[in-house]
Amino acid sequence: MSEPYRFSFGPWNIHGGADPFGPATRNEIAFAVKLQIYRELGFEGVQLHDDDAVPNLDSKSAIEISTEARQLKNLLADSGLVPEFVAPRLWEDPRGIDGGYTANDPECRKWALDRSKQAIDIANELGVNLLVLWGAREGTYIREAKCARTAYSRLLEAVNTLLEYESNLRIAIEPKPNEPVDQAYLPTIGHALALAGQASDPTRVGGLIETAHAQLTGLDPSDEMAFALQMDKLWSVHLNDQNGLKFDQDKTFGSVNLRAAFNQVRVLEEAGYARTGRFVGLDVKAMRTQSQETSHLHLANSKQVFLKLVEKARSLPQNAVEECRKSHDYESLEMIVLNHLMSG
Ligand code: XLS
Ligand code: MG
Repeated sequence: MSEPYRFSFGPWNIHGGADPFGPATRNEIAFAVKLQIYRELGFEGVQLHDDDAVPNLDSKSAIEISTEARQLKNLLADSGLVPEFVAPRLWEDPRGIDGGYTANDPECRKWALDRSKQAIDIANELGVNLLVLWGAREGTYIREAKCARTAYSRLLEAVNTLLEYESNLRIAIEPKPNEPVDQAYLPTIGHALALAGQASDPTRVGGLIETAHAQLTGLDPSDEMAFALQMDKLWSVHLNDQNGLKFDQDKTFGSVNLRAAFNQVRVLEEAGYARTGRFVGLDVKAMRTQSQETSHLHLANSKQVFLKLVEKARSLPQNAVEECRKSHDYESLEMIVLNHLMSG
């Protein structure tokens, strides 16, 4: 029996179109309106940064934060939505200028842990036990800026501190090799899961793989996903696409390399990802040129591409594939796949 997939995205995936070279081209859409869009587009899961859940966190007391988080929980439930994860947004605060957990300044490291604990408190109020850690500035612009060995120890200590803070917590590390820093300390899922293996409770640390992040390392996202799936460590995905080694583009899933997209879906299908109930997150951005009215098409399109590729994965002529594998006739296999993708 084939299971239906559950889809999610973050409120940042509907945005005004600002980029490093120019201001917004569209009006910011209110959070409540975004929630309606989730339902209209058939998305169920809401991915949240701590300050997506409770805006202007720093100016609020612990009681205000927990009250607002509880209100959000009710709002999501009333809208037929569920929170998927919370992620501490450490990279926009001045104290995170040089990374959080790996900052050289002990005051900044302490702030990063406190802020992450606050994110866990918010997750608890929302009734979700998954914390996503995307390193962002946990890396350097130049190699001599930090002791990399120490930085790895500090990342491990941070993970352990957060595991200890909340005994139900699961942490999914989202690797990315660069941007905003020149080199990040957890560039691939291999790095992330090696660190997970060293954690005080390795069963509670896994990964989230983003297509574009894997492509920026020069690796194939479907193999990265297969690696994590084999260990039952793929706890969420951020599907999107990327045109070569440049800035992180977050393009519509499948829009650059349909075959690579097919292989990601195929790997998820073959591993029974839908059966786990975990979400298919679409970390995609609308082009800056889109109008207000059409600024959510990238989400609808990404989901449509995914579902079409699920059909393609399910209807791949498996016997023919096996025959080619047996005789290592990969030229014929190539054509079976291409014909399959081009048909219908
Ligand atoms: C980066 C992500 C980031 C995390 C959550 O690619 O979109 O925001 O997923 O912190
Ligand atoms: Mg992402």
